[in-house]
Amino acid sequence: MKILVATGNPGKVKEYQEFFSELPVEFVSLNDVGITEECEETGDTLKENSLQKAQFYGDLSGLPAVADDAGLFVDVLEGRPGVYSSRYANSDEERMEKLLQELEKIPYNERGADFRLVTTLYYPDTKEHVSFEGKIRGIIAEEKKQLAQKGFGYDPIFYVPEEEKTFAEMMGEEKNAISHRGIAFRKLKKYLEK
Ligand code: ITT
Repeated sequence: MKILVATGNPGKVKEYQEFFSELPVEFVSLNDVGITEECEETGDTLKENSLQKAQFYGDLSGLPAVADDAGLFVDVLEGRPGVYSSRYANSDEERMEKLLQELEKIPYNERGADFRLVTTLYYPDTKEHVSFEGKIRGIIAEEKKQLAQKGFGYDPIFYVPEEEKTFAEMMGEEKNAISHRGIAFRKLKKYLEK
């Protein structure tokens, strides 16, 4: 089976290819199928946005398509930046700085947050779709902590108390074992194995 990874982000395509490498599924990118159109993200939830992307690119290509949407939901900010996590500021660095500033006066025990991810698989022929969610609880660190070159996005400020590390201090497999993405991807893997 061929599945289109409905994202313009080449890193994500590689992530799907690696995570599901034991399955008889070939993951292809928008580039591979010659699609250059961009999809809007207008949903109010991660699930709506992931479905919107999977549906748009699935219908355009005629291939089953998978898309995901992630967000950081900070308790004291009433769930912000949430679905707007990638649009919260212009770069990873600016997004982290902005969040650290918003939480400047907030003590450690009130800095709790959820990292969530929803991945949706959409079949253009039947219009059916399935979604899987992963969630991990953590704390927004007071400053960035990162091992050289590790992590992306909000990783350097997402601290996991049980591990006594930020996401950016973990090895890839260590992060995958507990992360929002790892949890959602394992659910999708179980489904694809059936
Ligand atoms: P698409 O191209 O697929 O639309 P996106 O840029 O909208 O992806 P995501 O929904 O995957 O991004 O993620 C939303 C934001 O959360 C974005 O700023 C990411 O960098 C960040 N993020 C997602 N997963 C993360 C992780 O595991 N660690 C740190 N940051 C993460």
